[in-house]
Amino acid sequence: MHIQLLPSDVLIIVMQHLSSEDLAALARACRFFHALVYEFGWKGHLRLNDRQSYSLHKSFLSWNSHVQVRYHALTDQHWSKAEFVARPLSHKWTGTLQPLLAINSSRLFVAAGNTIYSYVFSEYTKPGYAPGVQFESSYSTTSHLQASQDITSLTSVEDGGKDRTLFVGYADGTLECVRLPGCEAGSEGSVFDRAHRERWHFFGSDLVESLASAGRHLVSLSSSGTAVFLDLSSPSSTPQYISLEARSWCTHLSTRASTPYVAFGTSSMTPLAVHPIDTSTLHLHPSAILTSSEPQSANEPTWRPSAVYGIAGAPPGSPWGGSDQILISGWYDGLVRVHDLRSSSRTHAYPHAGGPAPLRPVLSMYDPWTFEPIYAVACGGGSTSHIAAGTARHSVVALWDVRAPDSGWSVHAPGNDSSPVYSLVVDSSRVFGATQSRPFVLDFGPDVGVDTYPPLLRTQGEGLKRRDKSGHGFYVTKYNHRRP
Ligand SMILES: *[C@@H]1O[C@H](CO)[C@@H](O)[C@H](O)[C@H]1NC(C)=O
Ligand SMILES: CC(=O)N[C@H]1CO[C@H](CO)[C@@H](O)[C@@H]1O
Repeated sequence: MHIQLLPSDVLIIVMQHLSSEDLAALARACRFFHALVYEFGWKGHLRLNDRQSYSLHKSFLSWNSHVQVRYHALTDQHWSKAEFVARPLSHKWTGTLQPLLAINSSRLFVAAGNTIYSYVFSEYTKPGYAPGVQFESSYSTTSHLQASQDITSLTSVEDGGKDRTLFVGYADGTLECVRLPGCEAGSEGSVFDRAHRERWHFFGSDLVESLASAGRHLVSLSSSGTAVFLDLSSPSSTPQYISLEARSWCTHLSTRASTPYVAFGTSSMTPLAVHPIDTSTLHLHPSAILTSSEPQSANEPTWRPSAVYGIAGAPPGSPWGGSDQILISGWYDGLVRVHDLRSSSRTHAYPHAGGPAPLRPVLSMYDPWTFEPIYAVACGGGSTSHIAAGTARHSVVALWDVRAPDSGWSVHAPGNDSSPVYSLVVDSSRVFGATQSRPFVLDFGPDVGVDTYPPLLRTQGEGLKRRDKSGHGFYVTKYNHRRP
């Protein structure tokens, strides 16, 4: 029987299992298949190979399915060959800062010291060309510099599509909701108007270490372990406090799950714990304790306290099926661990009686050349299967494809500062990061041009190495690593 005699709906189902290269080849076979691929093939492929991207979100909405699949295929190729353009997003800051990044589908925000810089993703692009990232404005949160008023945590929150609202935590324990005013010319560096900010003092003088938001919920965490859970949709709802009684570092909020939860990273005997949220109530007691031991280790580990500095979830489209039961964490011992909350691999060497049996990681990764603490983790990138880790020294970002976790590669960010990578955002074709000296981007997209990123008027004295082949980025050192 000739294949064209099969009913179209059967062919459409078969096409869903083809790679983008196979679909392209099929479309060249004859008019019939060309029409079928362009009408159904690309669309079906996209449905099963969803890509999450903040900076390209609006562009994807306006590109047809074929253009999107093509962009993803080229981007994936660049990821698999570790080909990218590395660029600072701004000049070097004076002094050394501990910057933070936040993103939504209109803007990237960089907070450093007392200043919030906003970069906007351009709205109109040619189909298949990634939108540029333009510097929009910067705002100070105080009129005089004071370390106690440094920004120590940052997150963007849902604001009805305006994408201008941030929660900001400070070293002096203040939590603030700020709304970027409309961009007036010459507003650069101006102090935020009172009308655009609302404050809370939940933590006394305890530094606000971490913020996480999802939907209309927000978790804030202070350095000595007070967590406050807020429902932003009802301003009258009372904030809920829980106390972790440990030096605390990071938090992650998932509201997609059938049982929503908050994960906390601390320095303690149980450095990574998951607390369930039940009918909008955050529970004091954890429903899961996530440990550092490998599942295959024959002997139970001797229990050593450790610390978790970064937590991320797996985006939709990841090889785990985008399940919200997957948690990725960056640890003090230099390992990145992946836990699956559905796993049954548990350890019974639990130091305190009564809690849930601790879960072992399903995967762990490290750069065997450096066992520096991991300061930040993020997940996404090519094939939505990459994990990026910001390490504590030499501005190194380590990357792994979770489908081949034994071999990865690392790159020194442009400028090669002797700094941690404090914050990371992994978009589909872009990795945004920040060191003590500057924000930067690694762009794996097919079309980085001269005006994709803000111009750098001078590059002398910035510690930047010569331009790369493309002329749009800078030379950076990268190296492969394979687990012995
Ligand atoms: C960056 O620093 C590392 C050592 O910390 C060095 O091996 C590498 O050559 C440097 N790369 C550049 C581009 O300066
Ligand atoms: C419109 C939109 O996508 N806004 C997003 C901005 O980013 C935050 C989190 O980073 C999201 O919660 C918002 O949905």
